[in-house]
Amino acid sequence: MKIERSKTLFEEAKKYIPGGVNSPVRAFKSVGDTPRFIEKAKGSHIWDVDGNEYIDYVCSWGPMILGHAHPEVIKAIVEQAEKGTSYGAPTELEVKLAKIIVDMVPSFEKVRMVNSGTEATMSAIRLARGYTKRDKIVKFEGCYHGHVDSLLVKAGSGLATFGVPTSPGIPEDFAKHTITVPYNNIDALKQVIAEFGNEVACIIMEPIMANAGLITPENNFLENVREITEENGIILIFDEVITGFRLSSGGAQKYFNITPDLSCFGKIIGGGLPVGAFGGKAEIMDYLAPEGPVYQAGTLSGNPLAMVAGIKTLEILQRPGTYEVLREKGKKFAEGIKSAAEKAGVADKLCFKNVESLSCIFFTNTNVKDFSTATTSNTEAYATFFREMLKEGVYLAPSQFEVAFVSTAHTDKDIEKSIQAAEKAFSAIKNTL
Ligand code: KE4
Repeated sequence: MKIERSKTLFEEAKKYIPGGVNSPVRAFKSVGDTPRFIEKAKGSHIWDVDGNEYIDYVCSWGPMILGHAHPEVIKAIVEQAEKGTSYGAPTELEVKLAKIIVDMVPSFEKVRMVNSGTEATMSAIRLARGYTKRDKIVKFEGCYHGHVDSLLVKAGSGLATFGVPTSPGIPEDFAKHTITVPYNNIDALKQVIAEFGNEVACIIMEPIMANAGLITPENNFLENVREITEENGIILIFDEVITGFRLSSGGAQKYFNITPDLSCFGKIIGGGLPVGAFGGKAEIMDYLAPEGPVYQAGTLSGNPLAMVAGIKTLEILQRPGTYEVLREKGKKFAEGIKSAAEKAGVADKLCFKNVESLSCIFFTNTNVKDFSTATTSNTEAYATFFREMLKEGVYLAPSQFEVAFVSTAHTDKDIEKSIQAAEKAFSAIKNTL
């Protein structure tokens, strides 16, 4: 596979952009390969600058649930662009998208648009702290909520203690207000709440973890977290930046029938343009400026170009049968890859996860149920598998700790080709597992 142009561009990029990329995972560091510079995309396929074609299971990390360059979405964007891209003033389009989101998301009475998932979670946490007048927050180890100072925090020593920053540049004083506990460990959470419950403003969580690979709640974990937060006047924030409008038309909260107090969205609601959102109970949301005292703002929040992309995307997702199609395609892909592993005789060395159109293979024979079990994965073996699949024209996430996204645009032919590629890739790494 010729990738000279990507190599040249990557070297050029590194002169002007830290690491040559505008988001770290794109640098392919953990898979030991040259990042492919993408020229164009259509449906389930992307083409790099050397003309190589790939079946895309990254889908821009989730937004492209309808596939790339969906004709109706593009048409809506082009028509709006003719009328201008941003006014810095309210528009009917923001009202329209807000209404669609409130109608689709069971817990939503009000919503505020922002420009990224990070902005959504950062704002939701500030709102929770302002509303409850409490400082501490609780998160789960391995959950990623964007690059928010108070959320780039990992567990200190011991099971459930004050956080320590996962990145330089975050003062200890910030991190110490964040308590991190293991996902799926309700006893650890109960221990923290027993000790600090009346100081905790919110618990923020991915209802399904999708940033440590794919990890699902077990033993009524979500229900138990909801019960604990209700008993202690703690705001429950669902970070649905990945699960929102993907697991169902109402996200994970509809899929699991749990009602959080606030939820954060991103990715899909922008249809590929920069959009985030947070919302929930009006009683809490009305604490936001200019209605209430908690400040939050954004020059491009709700800009008309992003609004039309989001409106059209959500309208299409609401068409009857869409989520059933997504589920079937996701299942066919996940089960096909698993059968390819069985054929190659390596299935017993791997842990497979699939929920709707999300899936992941952990390169470990441990049943992954939290971040610590996820980190037993053989990341070298994943990297080799990734490179073998890329050679076969299948573009997976360049990290063991991400997920594969299937869109409505993935065809049976795409999935069949991906499964054949996996048979070759598993055979190539069999002796390294
Ligand atoms: P953004 O600020 O990247 O729009 O969203 C942050 C975020 C918040 N919450 C969840 C659950 C997320 O998954 C994300 C971002 N997801 C990663 C992919 N795992 C984005 C990819 C990247 O960082 O380049």
